[in-house]
Amino acid sequence: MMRNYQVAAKPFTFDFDLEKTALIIIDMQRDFCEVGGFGEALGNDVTPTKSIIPTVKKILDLARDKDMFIIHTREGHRADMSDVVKAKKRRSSAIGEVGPMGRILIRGEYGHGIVKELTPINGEVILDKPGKGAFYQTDLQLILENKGIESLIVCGVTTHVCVHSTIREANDRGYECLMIEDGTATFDPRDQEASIRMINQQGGIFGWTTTSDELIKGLK
Ligand code: TIU
Repeated sequence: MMRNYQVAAKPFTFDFDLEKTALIIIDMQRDFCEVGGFGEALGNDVTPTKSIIPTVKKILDLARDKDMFIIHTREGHRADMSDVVKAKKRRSSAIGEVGPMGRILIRGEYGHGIVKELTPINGEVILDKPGKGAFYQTDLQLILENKGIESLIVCGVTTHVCVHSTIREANDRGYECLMIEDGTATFDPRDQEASIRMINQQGGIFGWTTTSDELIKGLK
């Protein structure tokens, strides 16, 4: 791997080959970032998830400028809900219920869509996933292998749930992950702080973390 780029990060500098690095944006869907969606149905205030949209947009624009491989994930299910495991439905009973943005976390419904500012463009992968981790029951690993991707820059929501699950899955599969601290969000700030520490602790047990400013500096 020719590590031609460097970003100041914790626990140490993240170096990577741009051609072997993808930006993965996790679940920036209306259901998590707008009033009336799944996030709110679970009892959360969506202000923190909505507030990172401009930061994620800045990173997305830069990745597009740099011709990086870009993946957008969406958590959601088939209309007949045949792909919801019973254990998930039991503890997330809002799934499939009708809300102000359509049926919650159901593919094709308005709330399931990615927020307008971050709309994917031609050439970018949209990955629908039924679980929290982006590798579970998807073709993500096949896509990454075919594209020769070895490193992932990770943004999106929520940090402690789908972002963490995805980074943990990726780390076990040998991918080096850089999580963007202000390009991710939780509903409760205590979870954000813990999530960041849980990635970069113990010498980078799951990967690296940095800020959008440092990423932008490193990519320039
Ligand atoms: N509940 C919560 O914080 N998150 C999720 O259910 N899914 C994602 O993180 N995308």
